[in-house]
Amino acid sequence: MNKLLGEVDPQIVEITAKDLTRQQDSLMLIPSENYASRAVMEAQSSILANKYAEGYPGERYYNGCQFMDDVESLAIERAKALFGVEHVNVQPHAGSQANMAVYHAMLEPGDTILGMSLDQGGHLTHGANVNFSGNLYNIAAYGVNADTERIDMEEIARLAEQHRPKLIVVGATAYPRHFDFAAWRQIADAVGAYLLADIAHIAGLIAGDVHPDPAPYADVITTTTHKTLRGPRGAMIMCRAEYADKIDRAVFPGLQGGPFLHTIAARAVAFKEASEPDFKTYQAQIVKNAKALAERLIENGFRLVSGGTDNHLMLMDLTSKYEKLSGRQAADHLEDAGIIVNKNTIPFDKRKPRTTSGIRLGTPMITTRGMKEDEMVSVADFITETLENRQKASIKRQIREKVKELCAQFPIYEYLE
Ligand code: DSN
Repeated sequence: MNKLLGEVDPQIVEITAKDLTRQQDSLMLIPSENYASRAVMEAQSSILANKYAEGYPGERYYNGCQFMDDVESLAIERAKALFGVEHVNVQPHAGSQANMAVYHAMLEPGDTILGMSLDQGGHLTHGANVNFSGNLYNIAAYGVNADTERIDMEEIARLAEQHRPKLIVVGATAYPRHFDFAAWRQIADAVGAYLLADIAHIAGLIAGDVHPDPAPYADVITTTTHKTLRGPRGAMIMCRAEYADKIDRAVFPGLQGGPFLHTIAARAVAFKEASEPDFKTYQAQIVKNAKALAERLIENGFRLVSGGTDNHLMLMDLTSKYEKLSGRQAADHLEDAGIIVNKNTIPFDKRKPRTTSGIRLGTPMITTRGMKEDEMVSVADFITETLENRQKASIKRQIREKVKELCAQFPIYEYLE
């Protein structure tokens, strides 16, 4: 019982140590990832993992839950204060389950959802035909305007009028611009639809006051907790008080059994961290860094979808510079140089999702490690140099060394070294 992990399982220690080195030595630019704090990770690996606690604070199905109630209540109260919402359910294990619970609570199978299509920037759970959402519900999809590559609210109003959805999902995984939640509310009201804001990507930006706030407008808000919000892996649902019971019942017993109290404790820690003043500074810096990175990539000759970014991410259209280079190939070349991005379709992409014509880049992780606008110029130049010299292994090796040198100036998790 009391042996250290290294004594019990050196193989797992070795693999973890290798990934620590990778995380330290690479420029991690996947916009949905982040480095959680030591405090968050400590809570996440605590003894709270040992307890079953089906139910909610004060009404559990098992005995011995008094401290589980304390943990969950703390997480709920902190989330309510952070996002200014009436009710929070902190139990969903992941973002997909959170969205599934909302649909389960608010809709019947076959009802119509208006959501952003996956290939234009939406999420699987916004109605993709390979996902439960696309199978169980009638999906009307929206995308971006072909000229501006931005969401056109007149078009959304037209689609809402045409399809009369019961629920409208506003949110995305690959959209570099702000959402005007007030305008979405007006459209939802005009057709009598519920408005769900999926803020998984931008929750940190919203808590940090650098993105418009959905709380006054949305009936329900879902988010993961590990992206810009910088908590542990997990999710939550926020809603108006009138929907509290059906949302709670949809999560448990509707979809899940026992909640993961250790990650709920870690969520509580993350919400505390997110309410500190320096979290706002961090979120503002994420956006400044994204703008600086975008600007330099454009100077270097790349086209970014919609011409830039307002948030933490950008989509690079590779076809503008290299007709034959796919997103998949570009991401692999960049990984050779220690730069981690993901391939991503661009709006109206002619390539398939496994190939793509774009890559998606974001600044949450490099901002967490302390990089600022000056470093963004180097990051953009490393990306450019790598793609220009993608067939030259020796040049990619040289860039890899430069990436390591830059990363060494911005250490992560020094206590682990
Ligand atoms: N997989 C996430 C992303 O990378 O955007 C969405 O849930």
